[in-house]
Amino acid sequence: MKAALIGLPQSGKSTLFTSVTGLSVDPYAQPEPRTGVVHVPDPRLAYLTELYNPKKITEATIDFIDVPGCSLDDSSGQENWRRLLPLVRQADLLVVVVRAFENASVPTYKNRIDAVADFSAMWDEMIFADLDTVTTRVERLEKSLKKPTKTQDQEKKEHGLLVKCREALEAGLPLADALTNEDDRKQLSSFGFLTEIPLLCVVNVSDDKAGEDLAFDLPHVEACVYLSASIESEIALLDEADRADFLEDLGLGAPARDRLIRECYRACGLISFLTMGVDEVRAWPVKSGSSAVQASGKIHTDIAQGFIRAETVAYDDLVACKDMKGAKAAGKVRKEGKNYVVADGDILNILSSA
Ligand SMILES: Nc1nc2c(ncn2[C@@H]2O[C@H](COP(=O)(O)OP(=O)(O)OP(=O)(O)O)[C@@H](O)[C@H]2O)c(=O)[nH]1
Ligand SMILES: [Mg+2]
Repeated sequence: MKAALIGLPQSGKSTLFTSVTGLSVDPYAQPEPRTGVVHVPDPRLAYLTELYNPKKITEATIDFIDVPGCSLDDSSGQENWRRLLPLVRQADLLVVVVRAFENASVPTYKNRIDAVADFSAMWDEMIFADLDTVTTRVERLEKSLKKPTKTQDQEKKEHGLLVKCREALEAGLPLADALTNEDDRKQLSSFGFLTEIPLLCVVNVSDDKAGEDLAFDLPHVEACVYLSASIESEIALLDEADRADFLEDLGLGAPARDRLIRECYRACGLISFLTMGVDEVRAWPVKSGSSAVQASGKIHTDIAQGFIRAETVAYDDLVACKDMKGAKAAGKVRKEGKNYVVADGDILNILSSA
């Protein structure tokens, strides 16, 4: 899963990247996109680790991409944004970082500190980018449809769909709303439309507002997270032992980092199923609504092909019964078939002929 941090220049994307990945960013380096792997915190793994003392503990991960900000106000900025678009289109989640922090030494965009206006500017840019793609393709199809070709029926269908997309975008609506049919989505998936990708907003607030919920009204976002990227990055670079004191000094209960990562995971429609044993305790990301056989395919395609059944217990049931022996005795371990819809926190043991 890839989450791209995007936003206007100097909104705090690289600082946030440091907060989530723990990787420091050289402010003098060339502004190029960078990727860092983030482990998704899952307190359930700690309990399973106590039970099994496994050789290995594997958390689910998200790749975060720090995308340099582009001024959308001048031609070189626009050109940079277009250059970065293919990378952004590949993301499974877009995290728009907007500035709400005061810092006299950091120049403001358009002489303002206005998170809602900045978010709206980014949103417009996403709509324009998709509209540009759609218009170019519609024009090409209209030319091609003038001559009879073997693929004419296919092209007509695509043209009809794209005209519908154009209307939605011109009305400022995301393609996530316009493309409701799964087959239509699949047909257009190679375009990588930005407004189809789930969207999250991080409002980067001043240090003295960290921990407050500012309740901005932002449309089209799955969630809005308020945090101070500079505080979070300091926490990330501190030794574990010093973190608690630092948080207490600031009057903060917990860093916002873990919450942000969990929101990212959720916004992508991901849940975790768990596997456990003496070799490894592991959290596996799957799309919510996945069947047991799809989940087993995450472990290995051979396991999915030879799928016989899944032995399943919900994490909470396991904890209530203390361990697997207790869960079995209490009748909490179920035998589920291929089509069983996996729930978050299901502990799965897949029986397969592979
Ligand atoms: N006071 C304060 N300053 C911040 C905060 N976040 C970032 N800054 C400062 O703002 C400047 C820009 O931060 P970056 O993280 O580099 O911003 P960016 O969005 O990556 O910038 P570009 O990649 O150039 O678009 C740096 O000097 C940061 O130290 C914050 O939460 N509070
Ligand atoms: Mg940056």
